[in-house]
Amino acid sequence: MNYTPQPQHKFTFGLWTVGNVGRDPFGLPTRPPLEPDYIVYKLAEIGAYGVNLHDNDLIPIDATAAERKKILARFTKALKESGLVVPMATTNLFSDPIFKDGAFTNPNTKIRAYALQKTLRAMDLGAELGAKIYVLWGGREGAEVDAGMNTLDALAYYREALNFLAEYSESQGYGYRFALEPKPNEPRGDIYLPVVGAALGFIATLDKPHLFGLNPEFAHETMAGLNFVHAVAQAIDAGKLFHIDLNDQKMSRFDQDLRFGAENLKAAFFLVKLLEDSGYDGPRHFDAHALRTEDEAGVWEFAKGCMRTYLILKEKARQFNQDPEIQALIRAYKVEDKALSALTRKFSPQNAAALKARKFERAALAQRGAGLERLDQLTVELLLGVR
Ligand code: GCO
Ligand code: MN
Ligand code: MN
Repeated sequence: MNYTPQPQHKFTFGLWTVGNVGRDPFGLPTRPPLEPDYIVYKLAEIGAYGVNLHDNDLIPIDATAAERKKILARFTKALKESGLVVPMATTNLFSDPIFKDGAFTNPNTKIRAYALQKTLRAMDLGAELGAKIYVLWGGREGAEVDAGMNTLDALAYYREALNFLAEYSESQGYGYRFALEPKPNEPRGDIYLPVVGAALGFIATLDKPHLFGLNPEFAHETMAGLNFVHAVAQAIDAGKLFHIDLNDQKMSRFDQDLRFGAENLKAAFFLVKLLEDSGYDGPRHFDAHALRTEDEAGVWEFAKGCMRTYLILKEKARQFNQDPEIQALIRAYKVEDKALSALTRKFSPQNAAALKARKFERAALAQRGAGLERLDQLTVELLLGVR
């Protein structure tokens, strides 16, 4: 089996992911920074499809117009030569001290306006590079203290900003689809719109909800102790899976951004199966980074590992879908009854009356075993490579 990543697999990395220098809250960087154009050539070499960026991953926050132009020329040259694309762009609304108490939800009107201005400019940059997905990760949109501001105000500010951005995108003809990225905490004590469900609910309150969807991240739902595969399924069900951040994470800890499949292999398998079976055709973005223990060689091992594991799990999903014993167990598990389905699929007075008159063998139905022990064991054996 050939698990070599190709551009058609749509694997992408952020400049900030393979470019991560290994800084953590307790320690200094352990690796030197990598130049953006160098990252582009390296990613293309290992089979990636695209590279994503925050405005300031490429253009320093204080760059002059001339510096911006020079950096952009070098970067676009690398894209052109390597064939890499930029499918997604985003704004850094968290590093600069001005955002210490939020960006779009900052209680200070001046800072909210600055955050909006910075995002408009970052959208211009992304559009120039061809991005069609715009990620909104509100890392600083949150609070440690609830005494200062009513959360309802914060949500109203947030809504105002997102509505503004959507109109701006349309007025410029950028064609962006905005992907909200929920996270429960870190860097804020509590972040607004902490999980996928919360973001889905909020989108329904926006002026142009069709322009907004989700960028769920494996680590983020897992930090909250939630089932990421279920969260992604809900986003797909709502037609809102616009992008995805793949990585791994031990449950209920700080954001670890581990290599995809490093920790929760079974969940990674069902995630890949879900993405592939559902026909998701967006980028498979790895928002993760090499362990702080690694040097540059380790960074590329990390990046190759993310893609290779995805492809191996994709092949496992194909085997799972074609395994006669597994499929027979699933068919038996999902007991079908056409006549009853016809009654319950849609309400009518007749259907309701027929249903009420129907007799059910309650005890017999309750007695039947689901067969899940066998099914789950076969899944494990398939993943362990003995099937
Ligand atoms: C995190 C987030 C970020 C975002 C990125 C793009 O937990 O730090 O996942 O990495 O994905 O800022 O918006
Ligand atoms: Mn994250
Ligand atoms: Mn992310």
